[in-house]
Amino acid sequence: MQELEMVLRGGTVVTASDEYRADVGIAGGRIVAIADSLRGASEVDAGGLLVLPGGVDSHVHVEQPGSDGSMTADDFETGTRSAACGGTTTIIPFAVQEKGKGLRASVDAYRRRGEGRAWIDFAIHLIVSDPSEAVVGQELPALIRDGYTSFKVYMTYDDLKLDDRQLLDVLALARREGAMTMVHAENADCIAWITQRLAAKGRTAPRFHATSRPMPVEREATHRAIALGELVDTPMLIVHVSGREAVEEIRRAQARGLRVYGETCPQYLYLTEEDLGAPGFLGACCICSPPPRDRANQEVIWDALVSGVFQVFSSDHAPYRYDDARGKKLAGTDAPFWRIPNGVPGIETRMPLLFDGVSRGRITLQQFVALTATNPARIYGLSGRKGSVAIGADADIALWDPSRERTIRNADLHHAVDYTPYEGMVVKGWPVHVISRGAFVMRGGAPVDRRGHGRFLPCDLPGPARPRGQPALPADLL
Ligand code: DUC
Ligand code: ZN
Ligand code: ZN
Repeated sequence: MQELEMVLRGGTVVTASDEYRADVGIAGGRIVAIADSLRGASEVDAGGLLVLPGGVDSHVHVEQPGSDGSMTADDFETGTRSAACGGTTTIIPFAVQEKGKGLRASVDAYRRRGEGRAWIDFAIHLIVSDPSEAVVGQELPALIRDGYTSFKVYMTYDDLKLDDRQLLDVLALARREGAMTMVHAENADCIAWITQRLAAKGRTAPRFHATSRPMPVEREATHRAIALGELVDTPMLIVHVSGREAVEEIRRAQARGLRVYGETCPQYLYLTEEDLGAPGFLGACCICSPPPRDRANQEVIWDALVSGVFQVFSSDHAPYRYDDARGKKLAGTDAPFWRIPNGVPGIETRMPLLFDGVSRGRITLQQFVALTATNPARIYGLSGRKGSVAIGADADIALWDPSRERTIRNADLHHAVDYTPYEGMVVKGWPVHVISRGAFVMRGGAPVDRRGHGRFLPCDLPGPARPRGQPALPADLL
């Protein structure tokens, strides 16, 4: 029997399908034994704790510059430190293609920024903003072969958006190569049209961000993206879904047998558009896209987590400091809403905020594990290594105290942002120790400096990205 370097003793192991009492044995950074009464060189008392797979946060923005001069406050170091302190042991941020340029140089530079600095392991998604013939024909296929097997496409934002023809080019490529496509679904022209009218009436304060992106804007784009995917028989994942109408589109697609997956985020469970109306310029802190909706829509999002419409619960961590000329105050405190960088921080609070739903009986422990770890690992080609407490998997584990009540305070978080939208909220359940490939990254609530421990993860071609084999077009056109 292999000598165990570390044993987690007496905890309750939770997977996406089970929960049971067992010790977990770790050697060489992997889980090598799950059994009763294991002994090892070091032993961690997990009595009374849940042994959860470390979270996989598959939608985060770190070290990402914007074309407007904005810059995310978190880099690979602070972002992964904060993630680790909230129970997450893998992140998937984005390397962005600038329009008119290729992708390879941006991807290589981005990966180098993570290597040597990240505390926990990371994969990389691509953001495709200019699917030229060279990008679609050569660069992307080569990048996919190198382990960058997922990309995000935008239907809004001038510097990123693709038209329908370009979306089809990317979706057809994803089908040919077996990659996963993530879609930001909002109708750019509708937003521009509404924004122009709001501007003409002087309605430019942060709260009008929500007015400029009402639910039909998201619903229409969701419907269109799904139809384009159906045309070319390509699975896709609709990211950051905010409410009923988009949920209905996804549910209908799933009921028709299409491989359409859904993701939501904490902001759609806990914030409403009223938060954008905070006094003065403070509403800027809660500007994100799509915007938070209302209480009824929060309920719809909870129900869709329970019923399985959503497979992924990510943070969409987009960390802009409030008091910062590269953050929310990029264009000053009188800035119209369309000049305020979009996004909220949430990499550390993602898992505790959803776990509170377990504590309140809204979702099961198994659903929690599936949504925060197992499903994102599977959907992005990391199964077997990440997202489950299983023999042979990396020893990425969050030892979780389900009874610990904690008030969320920005002062206690480990990101580089000067606020959290969840200030003062009380949640039940928080990680006590977090382990990445057998090494503590958080111990007893305190970060353990692991700069450079995190490795780049090349992703496999994801099983869920496989086409159904029923395109609405003759296959020789694809
Ligand atoms: N919307 C995005 O699409 N990305 C970052 C944050 C946001 O609000
Ligand atoms: Zn987005
Ligand atoms: Zn995002």
